[in-house]
Amino acid sequence: MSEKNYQRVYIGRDVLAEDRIEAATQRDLWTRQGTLVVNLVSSPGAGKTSLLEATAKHWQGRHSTAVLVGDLETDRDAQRLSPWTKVAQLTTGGACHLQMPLVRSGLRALGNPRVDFLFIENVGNLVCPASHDLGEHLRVVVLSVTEGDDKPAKYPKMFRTSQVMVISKADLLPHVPFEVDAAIADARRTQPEIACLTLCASNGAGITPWCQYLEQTRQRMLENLPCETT
Ligand SMILES: Nc1nc2c(ncn2[C@@H]2O[C@H](COP(=O)(O)OP(=O)(O)OP(=O)(O)O)[C@@H](O)[C@H]2O)c(=O)[nH]1
Ligand SMILES: [Mg+2]
Repeated sequence: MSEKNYQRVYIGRDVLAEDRIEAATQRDLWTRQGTLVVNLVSSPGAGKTSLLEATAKHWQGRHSTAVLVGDLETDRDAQRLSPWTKVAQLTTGGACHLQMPLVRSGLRALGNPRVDFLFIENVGNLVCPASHDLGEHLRVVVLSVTEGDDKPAKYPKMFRTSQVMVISKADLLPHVPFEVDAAIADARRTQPEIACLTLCASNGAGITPWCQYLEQTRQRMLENLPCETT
């Protein structure tokens, strides 16, 4: 159907409008307290929890971190992360994405921690989490090399709404047909500004540049903090 042949008709209220306002308010609060918030999104099993384990280990004794980890069922990811960071499991009971009320309950469970970095591991799903602002400063889409390099072209909204693409499981590149340059080119066609990092959580390759990227982003946030008026 061409653009001319249909008319957009609004038949109800925007059900996500309230969530977006709450997310913006929460982002502002996190900014002022110096917490950089990172929302990790991906297909199931792309390596989000493994990346968070590697990140929290890398920063032991250097930065304070906390993780809100979303899953349909079980607290297995929270158990994996608990030796390295403060963590609260958000169990959606079947929902395929996180929304602000669950994030708020996770923050309460952690006692509203003032940390340098707060990570939100979203439910593994390359579609629905793209539509939900959780108040993050950075949305990071993790794409593992075993999924195929065509995913940025096939699931464009997730890549269009992300500021960073992490290509994970780089140790498997010799064994799978995945062209890193092709994935990056497709991601940049959708989102020209997207930053791209390739890493391997299993052997630690690329974890230092990833952590430095986050540190520099937080530093820029701190330098741009508005002066408090009295
Ligand atoms: N070879 C290899 N395997 C990895 C790497 N990172 C993660 N894995 C494996 O990939 C599988 C999934 O990793 P997770 O970290 O649980 O992935 P996830 O995205 O958190 O998964 P969900 O929370 O279920 O969506 C596990 O078996 C990991 O050991 C990596 O860098 N290389
Ligand atoms: Mg996980």
